[in-house]
Amino acid sequence: PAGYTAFSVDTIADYIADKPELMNRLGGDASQLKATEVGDGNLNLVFIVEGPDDTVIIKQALPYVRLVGESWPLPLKRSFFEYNALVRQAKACSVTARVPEIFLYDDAHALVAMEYLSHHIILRKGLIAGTIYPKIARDLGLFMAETLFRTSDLHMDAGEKKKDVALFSDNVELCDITESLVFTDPYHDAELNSWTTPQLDKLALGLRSDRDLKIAASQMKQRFVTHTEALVHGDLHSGSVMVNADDTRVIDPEFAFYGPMGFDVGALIANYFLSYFSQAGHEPEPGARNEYRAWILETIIETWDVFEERFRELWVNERTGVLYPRSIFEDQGDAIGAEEALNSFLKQLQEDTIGFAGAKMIRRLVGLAHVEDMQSIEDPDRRASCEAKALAMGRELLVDRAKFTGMKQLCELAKRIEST
Ligand code: SR1
Ligand code: MG
Repeated sequence: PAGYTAFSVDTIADYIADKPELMNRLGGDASQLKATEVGDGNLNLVFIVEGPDDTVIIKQALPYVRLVGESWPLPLKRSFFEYNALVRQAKACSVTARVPEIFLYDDAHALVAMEYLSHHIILRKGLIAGTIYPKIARDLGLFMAETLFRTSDLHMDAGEKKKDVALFSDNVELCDITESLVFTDPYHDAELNSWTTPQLDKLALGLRSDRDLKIAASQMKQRFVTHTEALVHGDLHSGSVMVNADDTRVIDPEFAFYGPMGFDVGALIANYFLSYFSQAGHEPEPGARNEYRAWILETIIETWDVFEERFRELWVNERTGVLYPRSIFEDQGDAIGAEEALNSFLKQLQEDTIGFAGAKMIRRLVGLAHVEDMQSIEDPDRRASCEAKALAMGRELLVDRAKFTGMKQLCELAKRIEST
């Protein structure tokens, strides 16, 4: 595209040298900047640029899907959506799990310059290593409740919300990726599908003749496409979270759009369950990671509990939007039906969360993009056994999403499947 160049470790320093807002931070001059490219995601370039005084991250969109190559073009405007989502998330949730500080957005070069989180690692890598993060459930439960509630019609001004829905509705190609890779491809003979061992053939091919599963996946796709509830991150897996023992940051919201709240909560929970079922592939002897398994399940339960508690508080204290107006639920100081309405809202949100979690698990096992939690298990038999259990869990979540009473019941199911 005109005006755009994809930078390399050799050219990024000259670009930065022209940007006072970055040079003032980094110190020195272009010759003193050291760049490395560390992007290991599916789509973009990520540079760490180190100067004499400080270090920054430059994330640049490529005009194609990095994972696949130039044969799959992808618009640069995803960088615009990422930047705008980061701004809104920073405003909606500034206290606990925050987004990184943004220093610069360059539309022409489709890049965002942001804070280098030198003391953090990607949550997925921490989960593979078996590291416990004591604050993560609270931080992410609050992050999701605040960002989702405060960008919804429960809170926002109706006009602002509609304008923002229109703005993000142009993130068509990234939504299309999700619509295809999450809700469609695993359930038919799609060219991009793959799984890593023939031991999974029967199960993976079986999805294509599973009537109830196809219907459930299509119903969740319908909710994804048609429910403009809140500004969702859109790709909130454990690779989109950076952590250490004290701090949690959410990164990479390039898939952001106005969609169903449960999509974010479900994505996170799906990735915890994928981690849970992958643990058998990472433990030196059977049972060595039992305590860690238990921590993952506790984390899932606590995440939902914190999310729900904060959502309930926001419902009471910040319900200023067009939905569930106080004018009809409060009569001369008496609340009539407000709590029942909230309970029913949360019940639907929980059902969505569980359904989306199921779909997100399945797509990471038999679709295009897999997860390192499973991929890094070297022994194919062990990997196949972990993946088969995760696949069984994903199916039950998707098909039976309305039957679960809560996260505890999900965790009981995970334990049952793990012990088979
Ligand atoms: C072609 S992109 C594949 C996946 O990578 C991203 O992280 C999203 O999850 C997307 O579905
Ligand atoms: Mg990403």
